[in-house]
Amino acid sequence: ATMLASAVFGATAASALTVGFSQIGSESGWRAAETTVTKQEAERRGIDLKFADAQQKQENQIKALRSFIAQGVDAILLAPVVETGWESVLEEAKDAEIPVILLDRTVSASDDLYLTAVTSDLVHEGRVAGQWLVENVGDRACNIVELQGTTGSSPAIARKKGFEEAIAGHDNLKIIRSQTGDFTRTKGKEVMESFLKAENGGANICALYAHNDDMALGAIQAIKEAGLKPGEDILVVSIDAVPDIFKALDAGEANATVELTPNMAGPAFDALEAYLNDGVVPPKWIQTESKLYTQADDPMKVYEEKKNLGY
Ligand code: GYE
Repeated sequence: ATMLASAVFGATAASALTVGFSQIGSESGWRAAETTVTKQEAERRGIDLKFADAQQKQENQIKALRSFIAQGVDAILLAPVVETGWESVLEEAKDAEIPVILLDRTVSASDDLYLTAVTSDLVHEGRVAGQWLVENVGDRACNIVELQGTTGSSPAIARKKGFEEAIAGHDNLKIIRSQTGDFTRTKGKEVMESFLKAENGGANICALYAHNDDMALGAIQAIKEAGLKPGEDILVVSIDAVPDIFKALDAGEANATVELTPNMAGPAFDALEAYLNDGVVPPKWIQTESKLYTQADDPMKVYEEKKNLGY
């Protein structure tokens, strides 16, 4: 009967889907855009999306997942705030035969506990950022300060690792300070202020590596308030490619960013519909692209394009 229904009604079969989405919160411009795009993609496909904002707390995400399971949703999208501690709730979803798709961050649990993960190569992003610095700093000694993402989150762990790999063997590049800015503008600014104070008003700092653009944008503000020129006195490299970083690139106040698409839901829903309607089992990892942008890439043009993509 199911086969007949999907054969007769085609795309209408998918319109009956109910999907729960446990989102982390709204810490960054990128995160807000991902939420917008997910809602748009659901609407476009006739998917009934149940949205839960966890306000950065894993316990809220676990509660949301249990509530989705109790409601008997057809599938769950999970953007996991941290990497560890998901086994029990993912097992509960598995026992209930509800497929879970991870969005933008990974978990340390066994991969048979979820259907697939739609993410970028988070280590590669860090490597691309580090390579940009290696290539643009040349032979001079360069002290780097690092603003890490949320402690225990897969992007904070992986972006640190990739960056360190890229600068390894270049002894003139050294990370002198590294602290979390929780992926927010406010904390990025605060922590950068403390770095500047501790490092001779910034005179000892050659470059900033921020795990996302929002923290970089907060730090740019701090650098300006300290009387230095971001992008010149202190090089700024970060990740996400949110619209505002293109304004900073255009103004010469940022130097490079690695793009992360906010459209994780498109590939996730494609995989889910193929799985539920046609039994197509997706690969465990659906990888999104990572592209480097610099001041040479017509930043204001990209800014305009970005504004139509959920930002
Ligand atoms: O880069 C950052 C966000 O999980 C990869 O989370 C994502 C990161 C993104 O808050 O801006």
